[in-house]
Amino acid sequence: MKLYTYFRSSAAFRARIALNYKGLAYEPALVSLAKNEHHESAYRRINPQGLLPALVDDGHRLIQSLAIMEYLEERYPEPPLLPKDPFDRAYVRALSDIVACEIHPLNNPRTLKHVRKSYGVDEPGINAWYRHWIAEGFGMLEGFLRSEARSGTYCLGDTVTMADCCLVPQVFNAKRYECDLGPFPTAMRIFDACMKLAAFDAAQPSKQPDAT
Ligand SMILES: N[C@@H](CCC(=O)N[C@@H](CS)C(=O)NCC(=O)O)C(=O)O
Repeated sequence: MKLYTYFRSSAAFRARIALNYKGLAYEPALVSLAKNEHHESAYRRINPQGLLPALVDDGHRLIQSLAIMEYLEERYPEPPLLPKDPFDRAYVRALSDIVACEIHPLNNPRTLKHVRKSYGVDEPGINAWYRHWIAEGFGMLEGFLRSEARSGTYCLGDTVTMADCCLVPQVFNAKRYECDLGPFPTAMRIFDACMKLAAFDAAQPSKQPDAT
């Protein structure tokens, strides 16, 4: 398996955690977002969207981190990242979607670049934008975790799921932008628990071969 990845890409980080958790070995193919390598034709041939990650398995090219995790789950079911119960599965997918659909797109490099360039926003303005959407998105996450009261050590009870694979990278990004995560104690408790696991620890940005 080959994973197209960049150490700071949180979507690639989700896929790295899932691969590690399932004990699947992969070869990292490094694509630098900082050097705009994701826009070069060599990578566009792999993923025409020009986004990370992409996974190649058995000659098939897969894109979109949630689809990649669902694929891994179906093809390599043990250990599972989705529960059996349909209501629990919907809960895990909803948490994953809050991160991947409500939080992450607003803070993506191309979004920030557009806001910066087209509206003349300076760095303090960009940081304020970033922190605003983190506060709003993590508010949704924390509110859902609390109102459902299904979390234990992790987002769903005491077993790791896809939701944890999504939550942890987003916390890393939020920390990088020095966001105040104090108002989200449930999410942070889960983050701390996940980071004690080898699969999460080994997937973190600073442990990647392209970390600078
Ligand atoms: N929904 C996509 C998001 C992919 C995505 O936006 N990846 C980011 C890195 S985390 C990227 O490649 N951004 C490039 C850019 O914004 O120019 C997924 O989950 O795979």
